[in-house]
Amino acid sequence: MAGKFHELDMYDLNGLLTDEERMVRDSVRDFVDRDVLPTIEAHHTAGTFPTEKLKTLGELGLYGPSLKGYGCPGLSNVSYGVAMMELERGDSGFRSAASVQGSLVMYPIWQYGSEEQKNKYLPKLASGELIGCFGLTEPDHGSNPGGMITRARRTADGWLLTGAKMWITNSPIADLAIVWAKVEEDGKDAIRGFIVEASTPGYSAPEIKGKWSLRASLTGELVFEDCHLPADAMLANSPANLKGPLSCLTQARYGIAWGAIGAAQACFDSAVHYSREREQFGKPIGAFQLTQKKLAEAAVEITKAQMLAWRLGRLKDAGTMTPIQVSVAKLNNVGIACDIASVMREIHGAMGITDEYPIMRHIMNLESVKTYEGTNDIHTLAIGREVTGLNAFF
Ligand code: TGC
Ligand code: FAD
Repeated sequence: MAGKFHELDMYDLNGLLTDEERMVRDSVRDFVDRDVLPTIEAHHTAGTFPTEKLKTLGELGLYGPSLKGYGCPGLSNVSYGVAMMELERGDSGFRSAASVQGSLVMYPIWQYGSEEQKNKYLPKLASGELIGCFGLTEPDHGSNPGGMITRARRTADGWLLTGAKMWITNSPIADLAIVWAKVEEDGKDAIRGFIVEASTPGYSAPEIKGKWSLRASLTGELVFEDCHLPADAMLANSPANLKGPLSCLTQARYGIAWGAIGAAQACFDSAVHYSREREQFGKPIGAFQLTQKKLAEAAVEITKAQMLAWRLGRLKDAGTMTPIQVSVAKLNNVGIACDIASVMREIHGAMGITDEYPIMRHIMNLESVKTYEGTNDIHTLAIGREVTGLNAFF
């Protein structure tokens, strides 16, 4: 079994945090140790999410932590980041739940909603009284959401929504969905966001079963069979193109860049403990140079990832962070987390494949984290486009 968590902090990240940020980190760390880790392997095995904890995440201020007003916590973006890092040390499913609610459901309402929409939904989403989901991906349009076919047509008194979304985190339990759909404006297709309540006739959200990744997270479809929406269902001020959903992804990807460090830290910490205790050839395996090389390389990568995330957070707090900077951090930090998880598994030998250690769970989860919110390929191409000025997406 893994021992008590010891954070790797070679470059004194702790010293770069404010008192508020340390307090947030410590409270989420306690929550994870007390309320997540004792039962997460059982949930992962069963393919369930402890939905009773969704309210607790709200009480801890983990939904939209850096949003201000409307019952939102109004913390710094580094507070948001360290909270996601600690949550994902527990499990990517918990971090996903917070990412989706805060960055993909609350943020678009906060950024693009009318005053009525903000007042109606944000306080209840912040507290966890309402749970939301975010529908962008479709069965035939994942990396290329601009090709979406879900459509909202104007009617005499509102909108008629038809189409389907796929791979939607928390859709089976959501009270409402932020749905991105094509609408015709001035004879051309635009993309707009809609708030769709789950009680709308024609709306359904079947669960997707059989995932071998993010098993402790609910994922489903969203199906809209002629859903009649009220005239005020559209996000009042959302841009008319992909910028609307992509700006939400920027918020969530930022949190994932931090979260991945937590998953890497969990695997690293377990391997350090194990390498001290496990003896072969008459000494601890941690005393062999090859084991130390694996641990040293992981320590260097975690340290670099921490500095990248911290700097990104300070840029976000200053209001100057760019989407490309987020792509750099998401690509790097998720990439190193995947590599570290795999090498730390090696250090555990056969024991590493069991549920006595968190490693296989993190390895499996990170496959989704590498895929959602823009695959590694998509972020690589975005960075490539930035540095060359040439588009290699199509
Ligand atoms: P492109 O021409 O690049 O951009 C269209 C407009 O959007 C603006 N923009 C952004 N704005 C904010 N943040 C970003 N990251 C932005 N990227 C682009 C851009 O400036 C432009 O605006 P304007 O006003 O200048 O015209 O669009 P494109 O069609 O070339 O597409 C670019 C591409 C391929 C990078 C984009 O489509 C993409 O990111 N694809 C990946 C799709 C994706 O990430 N889907 C995620 C679905 S949600 C999810 O996975 C949730 S998992 C949650 C969990 O459980 O944690
Ligand atoms: P595809 O786009 O079909 O890509 C397949 C492969 O082709 C990938 O390796 C990709 O990198 C590569 N590829 C694609 N285009 C190019 C190119 N131009 N050049 C080179 N390679 C390319 N979506 C939501 O909207 N909301 C959610 O809440 C949500 N939650 C999710 C939860 C989980 C557990 C998972 C696994 C996914 C979730 N997603 C969600 C969907 C996720 O965002 C998509 O899976 C992701 O964007 C990739 O789309 P795709 O799976 O269709 O892969």
